[in-house]
Amino acid sequence: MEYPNISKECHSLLCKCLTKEIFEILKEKETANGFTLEKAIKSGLKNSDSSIGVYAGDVESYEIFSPLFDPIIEAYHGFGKAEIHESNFDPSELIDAEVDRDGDYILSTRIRVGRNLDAFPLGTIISDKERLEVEQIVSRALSSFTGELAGTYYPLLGMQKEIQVQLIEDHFLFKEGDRFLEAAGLNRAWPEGRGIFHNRDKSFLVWVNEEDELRIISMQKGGDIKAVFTRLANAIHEMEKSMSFSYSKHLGYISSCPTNLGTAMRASVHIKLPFLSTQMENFKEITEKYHLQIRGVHGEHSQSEDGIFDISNRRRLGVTEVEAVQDMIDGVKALIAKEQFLEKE
Ligand code: ADP
Ligand code: CIR
Repeated sequence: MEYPNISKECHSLLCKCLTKEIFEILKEKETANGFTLEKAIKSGLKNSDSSIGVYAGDVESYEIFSPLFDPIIEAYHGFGKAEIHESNFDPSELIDAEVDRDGDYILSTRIRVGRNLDAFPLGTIISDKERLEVEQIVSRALSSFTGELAGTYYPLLGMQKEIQVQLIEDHFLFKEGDRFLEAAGLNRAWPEGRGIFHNRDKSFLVWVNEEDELRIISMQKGGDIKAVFTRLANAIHEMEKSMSFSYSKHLGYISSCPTNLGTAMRASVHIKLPFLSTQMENFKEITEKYHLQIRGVHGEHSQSEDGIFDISNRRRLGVTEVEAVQDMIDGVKALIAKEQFLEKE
């Protein structure tokens, strides 16, 4: 592979960080699973509007290709090479989690983590056979869950199209045909091995073999952030009894996209901010200050509708799970205060 032609129009972290020197150092390297630089950068080169542009193939990718991954990780998470990632899932440590007591602004709350099984490479290079093994391990483990977490696994293969479309529309299921994932090899053999588990209330869900092998999700209507976090902590604890997740002391939970390393946690609310949404400069000043990300109402790469936004923590590595959620709580409180101020004006 030759050094790619990087246009000035490309603003991804890949385009910023892949210098000719780094390219030359890494171009012949390969992990034991056969992951290469070419595979790592394919999505970002194909999609020049990427914000990040790279994916990993296994835990070893983050070591072997560290001259490229480290500056990207530092730029996204503000997390340096020598730092250690720590975990804290204790819901009692959340401060002031009731941000919308009267239920005027928050429509729903969702917290998810990404996980990958340590016995397999990541989805970018997993074989078709291994992907099915992952599906079997996860669906079997979940089938023994009881109480609030008890539910059913629904494979995507054979799912009625109307049911699939409705689950996506209702924010429960991943979309199909994402071009960033496609170029990274994450959609190979779709829809085989993909599926969704959920309990009766659809408050505990697990996505299987999408961007990560598992996305573990807790969600419900309204703004009870502590309840959502507590359910997620319990569910992960149960899952860890029958499977082992890929984890590194430095990088925390290993994910295919470097933005998800560490806690791999995205804690979000769907929040109605009709006044603030007409003042994007003020809006963004607050989201920057509290390390928040703004997404549209149908998730990443979607648009907001009716003044409703998906607001979540941006930092996932070098912060604990409690701190990641606290970023969201503090920021959402500030957003609501500003919205109320604008209402009065
Ligand atoms: P991920 O959260 O896994 O990174 P997306 O941004 O694509 O991926 O979101 C996945 C789905 O979750 C989308 O349908 C999105 O609208 C939905 N979602 C995210 N946050 C919330 C929330 N607070 N309430 C309801 N649905 C949500
Ligand atoms: C991009 O670079 O824009 C896509 N590969 C998505 C990056 C962000 N992914 C994420 O937050 N999981």
